[in-house]
Amino acid sequence: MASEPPVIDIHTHIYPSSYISLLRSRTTVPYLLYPFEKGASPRLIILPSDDDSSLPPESRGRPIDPSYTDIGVKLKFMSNHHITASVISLANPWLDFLSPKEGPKWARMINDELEFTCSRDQGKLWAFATLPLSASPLDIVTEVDRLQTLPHIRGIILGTTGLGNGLDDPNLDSIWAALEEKQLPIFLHPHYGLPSSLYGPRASEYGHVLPLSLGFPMETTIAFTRMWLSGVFDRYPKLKLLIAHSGGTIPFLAGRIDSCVKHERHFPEHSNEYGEKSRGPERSLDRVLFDNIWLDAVVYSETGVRAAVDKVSYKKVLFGTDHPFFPPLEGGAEKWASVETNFDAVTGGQDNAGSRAILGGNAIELLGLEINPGEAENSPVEGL
Ligand code: 5CU
Ligand code: ZN
Repeated sequence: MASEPPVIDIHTHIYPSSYISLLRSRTTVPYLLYPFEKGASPRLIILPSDDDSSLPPESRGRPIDPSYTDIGVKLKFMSNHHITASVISLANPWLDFLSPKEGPKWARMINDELEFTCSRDQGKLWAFATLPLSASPLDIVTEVDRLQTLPHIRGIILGTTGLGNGLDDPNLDSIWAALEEKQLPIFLHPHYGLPSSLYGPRASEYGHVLPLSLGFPMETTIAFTRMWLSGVFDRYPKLKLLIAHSGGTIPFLAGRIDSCVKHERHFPEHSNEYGEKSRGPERSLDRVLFDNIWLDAVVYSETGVRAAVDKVSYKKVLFGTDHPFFPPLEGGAEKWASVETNFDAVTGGQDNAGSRAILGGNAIELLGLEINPGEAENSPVEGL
């Protein structure tokens, strides 16, 4: 039987047991709250707004059930959805909140645990490591160097705050240099959203809808745009950046961003690579999108996938599920509607070559994954 094209999930999260023990040891956000009710899942108090002692413990934060912590549950989810391999990453808020001294120790522990987890399921599991961003740039670079000894680590996941001042901070240069030199892709992922004041006095009526649907994508859009504006991609032209949620709104807003830069008198004028006079970063936004940027396909619509493909090409868009977030609304369903929506958004709007590339081929190429041939059987991609 000919093996089917592989399906690779590059956006799938976990809280390893070392991270759970870290959260459990804390009493300030983020921390884990253990309700009194027997058998109830602990609750992650992840945002300051979750830390509301006027609410009963079972209504604070979000429940952390085994889908967040148990790799067996993830493997079952993969099998239910015919996913050949997954690139797991620590879920937010990573290690941003630790003291400079604590960060490196926890990063080593978590990355070692991710490596160990992946090594037990050869070919099925790979990982994005986490960096101790509250530590000194030297300590962070030391961890980047150490990742070379962990064969299942194929990149790093990064939030938008950097060392505390965002990703246009020149103090990040030694870290970009190390990631570029090692050709370790960066998976840029949001956590903080936008200031909650933007959601207005009725925000609580809308729950997490505004922060997740709009805050997350705008956070990512702004973080990447600041990187580009500050010349990160001019100084590190071989950096590889994979942006979550199809780049937030970057594919849709790229033209407007470009136009605003050209009209901004503040930037020095220079000749760009086409010999045209332009202002702003030396490498144009389109050039950087084409050379340095990969986008996931976690956008829940064909329109979104088409926009991503249009900006970075079908060879640089990668399938993901965001497991364990966006679970089925009816508990216990084996097939997740959110996964099927993202899957159909890829296969519905692309030809066979495009779908194959987005569903698996691009991840294999970008991350150098070695997939067991047998693992690729039973793909749901009929006719590909
Ligand atoms: O949509 C997402 O990617 C997520 C995530 O990763 N973490 C989270 O807390 N909510 C949504
Ligand atoms: Zn995510």
